[in-house]
Amino acid sequence: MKTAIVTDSTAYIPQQQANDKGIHVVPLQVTFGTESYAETELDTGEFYGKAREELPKTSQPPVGEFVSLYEKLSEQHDEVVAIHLSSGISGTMAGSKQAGEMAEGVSVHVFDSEIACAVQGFYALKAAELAEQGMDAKGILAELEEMKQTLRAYFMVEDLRHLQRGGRLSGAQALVGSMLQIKPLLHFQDKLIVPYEKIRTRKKAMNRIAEELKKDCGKEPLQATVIHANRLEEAEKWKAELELACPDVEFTISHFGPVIGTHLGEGAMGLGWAKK
Ligand code: MYR
Repeated sequence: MKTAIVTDSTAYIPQQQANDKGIHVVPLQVTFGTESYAETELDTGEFYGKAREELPKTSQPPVGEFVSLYEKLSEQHDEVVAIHLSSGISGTMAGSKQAGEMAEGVSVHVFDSEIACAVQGFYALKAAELAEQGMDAKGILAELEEMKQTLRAYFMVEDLRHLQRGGRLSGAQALVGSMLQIKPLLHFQDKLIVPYEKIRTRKKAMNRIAEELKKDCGKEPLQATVIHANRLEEAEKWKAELELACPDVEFTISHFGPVIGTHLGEGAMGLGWAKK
């Protein structure tokens, strides 16, 4: 039984790493005016520069792209595990599932990460490791569900209007009136983005996230990722502080790429962690 691992571009796994691990990546799209791009074609730094001048839009991959990939994978695999960004914020997973029902000769199992970015990537990388060891889709999905119990992520944005414009902020009535002055801490609940706590400054929000990590670190081996939207220096500084507080955690730095950056805006910052 050979299992292929698929994810979408919002896991932001570097192309070389995806190739090395045998992970197949299906890109979401970003549109500026009438020009559409697979987000994997875009340089993230240039994207943020362009997005200052013109507001982009995003879309899920066409179903046909998943169908073609699944049919190609069926030549050498019996099963596929496809790991996607939260189904509450994108139709990507629904499209992948539909394609899985259409593709012949392979059994496609979709997994709702209920998150996005490098934290979604944790699942894809774990799944690839398990598939490499010969585990079947059922076993991989069970391991991913177990990982989900330990996975947490919080993030903040510079300007809430990006999330509001894209319709990806739920429970925002709690913020009305103070929308522009505060830096609410956000997280996912039931697959949707909701405010976690109202916090006034970026530094306080980062300290609050660090407090949450400290509650978990030391319990079991954890991996964590600092995620930034064109704020590399600040991310590196924060990572160094977090490493001092939680020396046993394996930290990386990752980024909010073009699709997620469209909805969060430049300057967003987050932290996610899960058991290794
Ligand atoms: C689409 O057009 O289908 C893509 C929609 C993507 C919405 C992204 C909303 C922000 C997600 C934040 C993820 C933070 C993870 C730590």
